[in-house]
Amino acid sequence: MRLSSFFLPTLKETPAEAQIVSHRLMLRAGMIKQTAAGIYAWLPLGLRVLRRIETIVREEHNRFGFQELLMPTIQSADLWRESGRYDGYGKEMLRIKDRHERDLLYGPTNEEMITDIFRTHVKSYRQLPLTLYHIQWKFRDEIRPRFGVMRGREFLMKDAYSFDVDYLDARATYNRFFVCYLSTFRRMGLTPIPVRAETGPIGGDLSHEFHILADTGESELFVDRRLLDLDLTGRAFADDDEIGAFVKEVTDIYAAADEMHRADQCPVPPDDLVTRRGIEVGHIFHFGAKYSQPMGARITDPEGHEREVQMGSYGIGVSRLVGGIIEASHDDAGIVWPGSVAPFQVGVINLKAGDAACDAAAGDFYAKLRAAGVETLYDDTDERAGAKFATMDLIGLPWQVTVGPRGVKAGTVEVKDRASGEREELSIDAALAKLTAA
Ligand code: P5A
Repeated sequence: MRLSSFFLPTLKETPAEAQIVSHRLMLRAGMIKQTAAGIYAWLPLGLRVLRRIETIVREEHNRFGFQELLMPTIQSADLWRESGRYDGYGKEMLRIKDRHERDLLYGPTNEEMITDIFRTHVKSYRQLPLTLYHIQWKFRDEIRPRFGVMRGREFLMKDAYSFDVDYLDARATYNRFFVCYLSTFRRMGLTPIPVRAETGPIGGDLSHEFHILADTGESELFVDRRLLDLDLTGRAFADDDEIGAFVKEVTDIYAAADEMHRADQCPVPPDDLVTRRGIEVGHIFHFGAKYSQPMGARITDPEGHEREVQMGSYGIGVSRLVGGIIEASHDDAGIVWPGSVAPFQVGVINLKAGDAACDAAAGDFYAKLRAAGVETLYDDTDERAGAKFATMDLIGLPWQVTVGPRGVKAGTVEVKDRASGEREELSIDAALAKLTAA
């Protein structure tokens, strides 16, 4: 993509309304535009990151055999009356009437709708286990939307729903999500911390939140130091038993979000208890028959008896993650994208656009990266050098390549690693080899 034709409305000033660094950087980098309180348009740069996060989530879910579908954003109130949640959900639910005065709502979550799909089509244990997920916009009329996409009113969520024949199978599924989440967040360059959590309006008796540590996090976490030392990721598991043993090892260590933590009942000696702030990027629930019972989602078990299907649900804040990753990875100059979610891998800066030799060398370098399949943003504008460097640092692409008159004569370019700040003068071929291998 050539920067001269890329829609990248960066801001020079720091927006006054943004209280935390990720929100400031997203606005300054031209990633989002607020259109109403807690509602954002995703501009091309922001959308690229959102899509990359979605792709990682999708790949990790598919790896576990979880199947993607797509449910609508608008739901019928009748389904929520069946589960008994329509009145209880309160003002956070955006309620709508159609032209026939029928009650609709903009979905804040999809337990009811998926239970309805399930009960229509699945009748036997032979069709289980089944886990379905989608990546879809949600609306929650949050009292205090804030921190940009971190607490929006409209936000993108991955929500998965599992169906199992009995409690033991449902626990095995829950555990698979537990490790799926750890590897999903890890691929985004994050270090997730799972903590016991309240189940709130989703319900059930078992729930974990996944947090990334950041001073600006909305939650306070109380964590046994041993959990922070544990290698939570990068393990391979042969089967559900190994997954279960690992999840037990992790969850036996005390870690709780503020609403679950009781100082007087905490089993961890004060010296071993670490208090940190966290951003909740995922939340998993086991709630058994909470929806299948009132909504009549029943299956026949191997003995021929009818029973309510055992369910759980599992959410990831896809749009929140964009802000969360920036909170975890930035410096004074701007965003530092982990390669796996970066909007482009390489930014090529033509230091002297309009100079025939620089145009030819930079244009050729850009064409070769593209041909090798490396997503590249080519700054072919006639801005000052300082402004070009500042923009590249702000938008945080993992690699920057500067093509300038001096280097062109010598047949070299400068390659900068955005994260470490290290620069190297390389021949054009060596630079191409390095970036196409990265
Ligand atoms: C699990 C999936 C649920 O809704 N039902 C389906 C369950 N869980 S949850 O914890 O309420 O939300 C899941 C994740 O969504 C993100 N999230 C938000 N992101 C941005 N703005 C919001 N207002 C918002 N509310 C929730 C969080 O990452 C949460 O973990």
